[in-house]
Amino acid sequence: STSFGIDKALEQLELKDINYGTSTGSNWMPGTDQLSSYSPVDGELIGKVTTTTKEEYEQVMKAATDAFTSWRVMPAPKRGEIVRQFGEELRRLKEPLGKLVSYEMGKSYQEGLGEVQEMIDICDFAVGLSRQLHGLTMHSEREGHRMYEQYHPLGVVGIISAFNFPVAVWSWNTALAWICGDVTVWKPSEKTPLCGVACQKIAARVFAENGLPEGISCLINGDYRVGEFMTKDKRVPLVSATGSTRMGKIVAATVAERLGRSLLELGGNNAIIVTPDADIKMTIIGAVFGAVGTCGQRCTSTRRLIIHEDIYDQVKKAVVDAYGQLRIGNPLDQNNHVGPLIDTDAVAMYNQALSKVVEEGGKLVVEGGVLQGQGYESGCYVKPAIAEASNSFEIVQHETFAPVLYLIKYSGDVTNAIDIQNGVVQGLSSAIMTNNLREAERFLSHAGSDCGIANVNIGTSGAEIGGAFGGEKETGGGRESGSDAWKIYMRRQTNTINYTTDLPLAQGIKFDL
Ligand code: UN1
Repeated sequence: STSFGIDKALEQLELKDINYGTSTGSNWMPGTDQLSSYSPVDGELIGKVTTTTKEEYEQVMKAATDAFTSWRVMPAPKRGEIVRQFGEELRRLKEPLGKLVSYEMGKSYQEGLGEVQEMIDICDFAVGLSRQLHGLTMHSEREGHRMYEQYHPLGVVGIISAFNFPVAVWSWNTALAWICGDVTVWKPSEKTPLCGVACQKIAARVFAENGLPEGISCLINGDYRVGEFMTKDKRVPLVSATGSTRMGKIVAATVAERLGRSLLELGGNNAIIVTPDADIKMTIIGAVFGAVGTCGQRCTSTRRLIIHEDIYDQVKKAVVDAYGQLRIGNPLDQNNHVGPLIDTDAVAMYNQALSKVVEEGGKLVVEGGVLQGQGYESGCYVKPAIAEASNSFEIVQHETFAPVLYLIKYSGDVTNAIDIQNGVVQGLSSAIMTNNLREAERFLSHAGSDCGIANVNIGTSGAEIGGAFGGEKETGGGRESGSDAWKIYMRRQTNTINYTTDLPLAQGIKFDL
């Protein structure tokens, strides 16, 4: 496609004539088996990458473990300087990379740019953090002793990421892992492999320009079988995986079997509670962007609106009216709000969800449907839909990665709404729209939202990188990006030093020779 400057973007990202996929840095392995990437925007083939064989994976691990021995002893602030340069490259390439994200994944160009901005932000965060990998100092119970803790690099970090944030999730992991002294091996989603190649090229160039060894940033490609190379590999002490709960359970069990660490970022079933004290205008913007942004394919997408009965009809009408304004089409065209779903399998799941909700007794108040005709040739464009439903429906309990929003009515006190909000197996993001301090504080209290993210007068999606990102229950419990999420990328060591000529034992134990 020559439209919207895609060809130029591919050229700027050095993605012309791609036929390779496994990389230890600047070194790309020829490979044979190919994986094709078709754009959901127009159905065109964007490029091909090769899938990683076991032999190639062994070469990657050799490069990665070798690189770790020198990278881990480089002072952390010097590693921060490398990440700073990487962030500069992302600033320079923000537009082409944002375009590629939009074209290969299907989210709007604005959201593609936003995703690259998240990468830049986490780099800035990591640069500062490279001087703040603090441990604590404790007072020893023994005289003439000093006790403290330090954080050391962990080793090879395996990253398995999903199609919906095809570049940002990698960077949340790598920016932190790199300043922590770890090396990374990334398996991007097989649905967005060129985003993986583009990022790897940018990182590899920065490492090479600084005379650093191959292997600090590696790329492998393929489906779950390639991911399994890492989950089963003792040489990978941490596997960070983003995707479905089904996938996460398998990753968790496999990594736990060898007592490795996993960082899981799985499904959400995010709700906004709308109380009688809500600002309706803000609610509508937050809810509609949350439900239709990225075509409903964010982990943080708004799936449920839990609305008080007194304002139910008013809110319903306002949301339905807003859906009437939505323009669906090529996401690179900035006049459109909603792009395509990732592929036709996703369209099938969307259709199933709509039939299921009706079957269970729900009522569609905004009908869905697959769009056909000019501009919709890829078969991936659907109409965002809204259904009135009950929280107990099986389909409402399930995360459907598509723009289907459920309206649920509550009555009485806000605690009833909180019970509904918490009454799902997932626990990622949650929000309340209210100007009532009591309701807001109750929602944030020990007995409030059970999610990893709880917002007041903000929607469920669009978390900033400065906070720890992740959720509870079947969302997997992992935390990425800000706050002290870096700690999982390091190993903690407690050190006690005796500077006396005696050897007093701890716990007051007497042991005389
Ligand atoms: C995801 O959907 O996997 O809060 C991550 C947000 C983004 C991240 C979403 N910062 O919507």
